[in-house]
Amino acid sequence: MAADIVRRRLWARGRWKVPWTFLFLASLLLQTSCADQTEEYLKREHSLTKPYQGVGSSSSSLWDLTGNVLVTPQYVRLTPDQQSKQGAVWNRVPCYLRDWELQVHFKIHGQGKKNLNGDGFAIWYTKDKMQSGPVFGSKDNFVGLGVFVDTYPNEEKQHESQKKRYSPGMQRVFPYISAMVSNGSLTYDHSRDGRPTELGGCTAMVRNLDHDTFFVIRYVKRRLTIMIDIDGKHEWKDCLDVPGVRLPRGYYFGASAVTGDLSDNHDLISLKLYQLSVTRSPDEEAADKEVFIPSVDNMKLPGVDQSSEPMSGFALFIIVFFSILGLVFAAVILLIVYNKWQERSRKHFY
Ligand SMILES: *[C@@H]1O[C@H](CO)[C@@H](O)[C@H](O)[C@H]1NC(C)=O
Ligand SMILES: [Ca+2]
Repeated sequence: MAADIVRRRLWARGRWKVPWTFLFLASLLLQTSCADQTEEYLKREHSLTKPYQGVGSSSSSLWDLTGNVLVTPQYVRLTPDQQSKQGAVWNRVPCYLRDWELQVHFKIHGQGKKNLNGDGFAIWYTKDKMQSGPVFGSKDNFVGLGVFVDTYPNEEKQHESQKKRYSPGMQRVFPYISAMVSNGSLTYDHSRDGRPTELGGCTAMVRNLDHDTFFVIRYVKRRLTIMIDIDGKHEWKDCLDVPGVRLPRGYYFGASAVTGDLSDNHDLISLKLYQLSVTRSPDEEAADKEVFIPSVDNMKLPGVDQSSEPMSGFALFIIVFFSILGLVFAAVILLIVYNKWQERSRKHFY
């Protein structure tokens, strides 16, 4: 049992191989004497794991349910593969950890063929909970963090129907995972799949797979990282990495999903929250003041200001080329004028 936990934690940490392997070896020495050490990092009060005993039904449950959620011994189904369903689970206990990692084990599957399925699900760390709405089944203008696994490309479909084309590099391939941080002032634009407000994201082909699929949200020293493990290789791949993300403590973890005309089964197998022990230098400690409003330092939202895109190499070349041409032209004119003037003054002289 303990060995199993250790193994899971090891691959869970796969990406930080160098430091973590060291720590792991060191902790292994300690663990021979007290085998359950790693356990303490898993925060049971913020985790949702099999067999989901009493979830939603008992008053002692740590998780509340809304909408069409179905709890079975194997999974928590946020929505079934049927039209116009929505469901959510919310942790009853606010989370006061500073540094954490949430591992999400999920499964999205349904009858719909490629791009005839929807809409996806969201993982939340927000001030409010249990409020249904239009953002993957949860309320808009939320306060906190939302991570979206969007399985239907609304914007692309709209472009297609209007026979418009994307400029190269603008197209996102779906399913797409993205993150958004809001202080309540931002609206999630469903018709654009949240493009105007996303902090970043990645493509993740997660539907109808036989193997297990995971992603992990890490929040350490204000750095928000998302990694995915969806190829069945037990390897984390980078998805998103944003520094300077300020999230208050005491918010709630939750998950929600929605189906519309198109549908999917959105299943959660587990949510595992780990407390991360991170040392801070006195400087870092001083800089890391408690915050009360979510924000992102130097946030430039990709969809909001597209006029100030960096200049392309060709545009720069044209500008430089014509500037030089202009200078040469001006020099030639000056030379001609100067010659004429000299000629004339010579004539005067004689
Ligand atoms: C909330 O966010 C918006 C946009 O990001 C910003 O303009 C506004 O100043 C923020 N409000 C507070 C109270 O921080
Ligand atoms: Ca969408």
